[in-house]
This record gives sequence, C-alpha cells and structure tokens, in this order.
Amino acid sequence: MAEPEPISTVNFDGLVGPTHNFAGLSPGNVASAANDGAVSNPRDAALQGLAKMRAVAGLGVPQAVLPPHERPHLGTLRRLGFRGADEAILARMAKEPRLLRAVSSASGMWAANAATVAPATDTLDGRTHFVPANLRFMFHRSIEAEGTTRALRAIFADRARFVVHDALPGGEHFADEGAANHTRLVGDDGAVAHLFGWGRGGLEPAGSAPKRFPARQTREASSAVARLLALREDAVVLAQQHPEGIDRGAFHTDVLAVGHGSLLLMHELAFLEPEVVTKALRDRLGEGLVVVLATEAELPAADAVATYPFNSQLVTLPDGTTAVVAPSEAEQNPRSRAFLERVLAEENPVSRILYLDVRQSMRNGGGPACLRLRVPLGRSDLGALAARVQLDAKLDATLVAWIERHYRDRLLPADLADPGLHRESMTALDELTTLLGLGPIYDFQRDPARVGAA
Ligand code: SUG
Repeated sequence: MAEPEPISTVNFDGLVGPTHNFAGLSPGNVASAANDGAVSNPRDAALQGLAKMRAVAGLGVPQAVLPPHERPHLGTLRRLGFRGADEAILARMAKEPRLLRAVSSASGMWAANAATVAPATDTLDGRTHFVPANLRFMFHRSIEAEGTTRALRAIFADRARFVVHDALPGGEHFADEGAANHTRLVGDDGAVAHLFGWGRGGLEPAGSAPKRFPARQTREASSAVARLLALREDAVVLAQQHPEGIDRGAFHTDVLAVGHGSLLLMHELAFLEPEVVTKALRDRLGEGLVVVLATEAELPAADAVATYPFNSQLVTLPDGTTAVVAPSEAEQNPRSRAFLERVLAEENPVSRILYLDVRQSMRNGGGPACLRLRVPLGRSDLGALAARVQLDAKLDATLVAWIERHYRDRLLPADLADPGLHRESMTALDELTTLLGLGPIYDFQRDPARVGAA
C-alpha cells in the first residue's frame, strides 16, 4: 500500500433546499421549537449558506457542496401506503399536516449530520471512510440516510480511495447523528485522536440521563461507527455528553464543543466528565493539545445554546494558524463574544474570528459548523471526485443564479402541500444534478415520467 498523501480538510456544505421552513420538528432543539410555524425565506437561507462557503473559500480553505434532498419526499409517502399521482398524494396531506412537514424538511442542509468521516491517514486500509448517519432518532431526519448514501457514493465513487459504508442498521438502539458528535484532534508528532460524543445507552443503560430533553446518539452507535471507520482502537475516545447540557438544549456535541487540529473548545456542560475527557486526549496527543474550557460562570449554557459560539467552524489558514468562523448571533451576545475574544487573545493557534450571518439556519438550530461535513482529503483525492462539487468562482456564480431562478422568498408550513412548490423543487434539483455533474441521484429522476409532473 502506498504512503497516504498529506491531507487537508475540505468543507462539504449542504446546499439549503427549496423547501426550507420552520416546522418545529426537533424536540430538545430550542430554536426549532421557538420558531415553529414562522415564515421562512428559502432563498435567503440558500444564499446565506453559499455566502458562508464563499467566505470560507476566500480564506484559502478548500470548499465543496453537497446537494439538497428531494423534498417533499413522495417516495416515503408511497412507502407509507399513499397511492396515486403526486398531486393526488399531496392533496391527501391536507389531513396529515405533521406527516407532510416531516417529509418536506430541508434538514439535509446540516451536513455535519450527514456522515462521520475518517481520513486515509488514520484508517487501517489507507482509504477515506464514510459512515452515513442513520439519524434514526427523528422521523424527518431518518429519511435522509438513503439520499445521503446515494449522493456520497456518486461523489466519492473511486473505490480504491473511498469507502462509503451503509448507515448503521436497526432502530433507536443504534441511533447515529454523524459528525456532529465526532471530533478529530491532532497532537505531538502527528498523533491523532477521534473523540466520539454519545448521549444515552442503546442496549445497555448508561449511568445518568437527561430529564427534560431527549438524548439522541447511543454509545453503541458511536462504537459501531468507530469500528466501521477502521480506526485504530487506541485512537478512539468515547465520551458521554453531559445530561445537563442536553437538558439545556445541546442535542448534539457540536452545540457546546468544537475541535480541530490541536485545539478543543468546550463548555463545562459539553461532556459529563470534562477532566476525564481532557486526560484521555492528553495521554494520546501530548502537551501540544490546547483545551479551552468555558465555565457556566463565564458563559452560561443558555447563552451558548441561543447564540452558538461553539458551533463555529475552526479552519486552518494557509499560514498554518486557525480562523474561527462564528455565527453573527455570537458576536451580538456579550458573553459569547467575550469567550471567543478570550480564545483569540490566549496562546493557541487562533489568529482571527470571522462572524457570518446564517440566520435562517440558526432559527432551526443549525450554526456554521452544522452546515458542513469535514472531509480530510489528499490533493490527488480532489481530482478523483466524480462530480463538479468543488466551489470556485464559476460554480459560485452558477449556484447564485440557480437559487435566484428557483427559490421562493417566503414559505409557511401550510404551503408545503402546494403542488407548485413540489414542481419547482423537482425542476430545481433536476437542473442541479446537471450543473454538478452528479447523475440521476433523485428518486424522481429514476422514474423519468415523473420529472416536473407533480
Ligand atoms: O437535527 N433541526 C436540526 C438541526 C441540526 C443541527 N446540526 C448540528 N448541531 N450539527 C436538528 O434538530 C429542525 C427542523 C424544523 O423544526 O423545521 C431541525 O431538524
């Protein structure tokens, strides 16, 4: 086997889909509940996401896109026994508004939940491994796994370099939420650690559990993902999310912690035993690891959950230092901003903070870090991608025009049964697969009679 190339992190952001709306679908996600039924702006949402990608690419960090999912997903409704033409099925949804919301969510935009990824440098067979997340915990997200797997297999098609596994089997016992609960850290002499956060026991009960909000990821799921990724056992650190943190609204690890390279930022309510986690990482990575801990006194979890300073992206700049790409809500909150400024002032790799507006996504509980899947790749891997997904000025301009051509600027959950919306979405996605050179990844494209025939 050849020596793996040096890797750098490519951010694959989920393009926001044309049905982006506020449906109140996620118990334990404070923003999703608070904005239930509000008017959304899918066009702004998609443009904000693209502006973030442009800003990150502008820092000299490689950037790519993942396609949105087909929504509303009539294939799911057919599997649930609804029959007839698309339009007839949508008309039936007048009596099933909750189901319609669940099959219409643009939640695939949060690409940090699409999969968990391990780079070729860290795996036993020297290939880059992906485990698509089954997202079993909530129905509206569970229907993403199939489409995600298809999209990843279309892009990372080269089997000599990439392995896209099946999502974990089973029900809630192996509920997996993807990279939102995974952090890869690098220490002295290139040592690596993979930190997997979990919230509850699946088959075996865990010691303590949240009381108010549900824990999503199981310990058994995290262990299975680590095995499938073909990681060395001694590089894996499993850590329980703090039940109290979950009860305050940290439904994923990345709501209260973020790590990259040798830097880990975490709130004291991110993990149940922050000292034990720090020690396990330090034993593996050495003194080069920098951990910045925010206490409840410095930064109340309520502020962190409302404004997402830990849901920042940490990206390596061409000069080797790190930038923090934070949501503008964190800039406007004095405590969150003070914490990030402390990070900037202290001895660590951080050299700048960039605040960006991803408000439409934030209102459903997704900050900058939720919108991207980190895929560490070697230089030659980029050339081996089987689709035109890398963001450059040309693709950026093409996507802006595509969004402006197809997206609405106003949407309410009550609009989701509109056959016009379904038709617009399919037309947009059909065009997108051509723009990105993806091939027919959507169900409606595999049944050509139905393209644009809502
Ligand atoms: O799973 N929200 C998503 C937000 C995911 C954020 N991702 C990370 N933290 N990595 C969720 O709760 C809300 C959809 C709605 O209510 O319309 C939603 O699915």
